[in-house]
Amino acid sequence: MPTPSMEDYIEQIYNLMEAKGYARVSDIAEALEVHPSSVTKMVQKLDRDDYLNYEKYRGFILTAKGKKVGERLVFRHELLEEFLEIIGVDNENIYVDVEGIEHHLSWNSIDRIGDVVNYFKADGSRVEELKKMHQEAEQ
Ligand SMILES: [Mn+2]
Repeated sequence: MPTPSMEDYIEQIYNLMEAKGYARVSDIAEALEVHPSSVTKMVQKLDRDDYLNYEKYRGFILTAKGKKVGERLVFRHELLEEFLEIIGVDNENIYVDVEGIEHHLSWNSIDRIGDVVNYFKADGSRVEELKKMHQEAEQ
């Protein structure tokens, strides 16, 4: 299992690959707001653990294993954003809050949160009802 920090890297490399087809050290450093030397160290570890390969002139490419993990991490991130949005969390908090909690929930919790998201998405009036409660509580 990747550590939380490895998860952050795999997730960002997955996003970069989706956007550009590859990921360079400088792109990863920028996306994660870390120093390029930290990126170099981590990609060596991810390479050793068979999550990615380094290709000269192209940059880093996720292996099949890395892609599979990356897909799950991006799904989890998007699900949690959707969840916080549905429950009425202010937009400016959503990204940072998801980054803070995503590595610390079991897949069991993620699946149950997925049920809640589906429950609300199945019927728009449920979201409206929750919004009303939210507004009343704030008065
Ligand atoms: Mn994330």
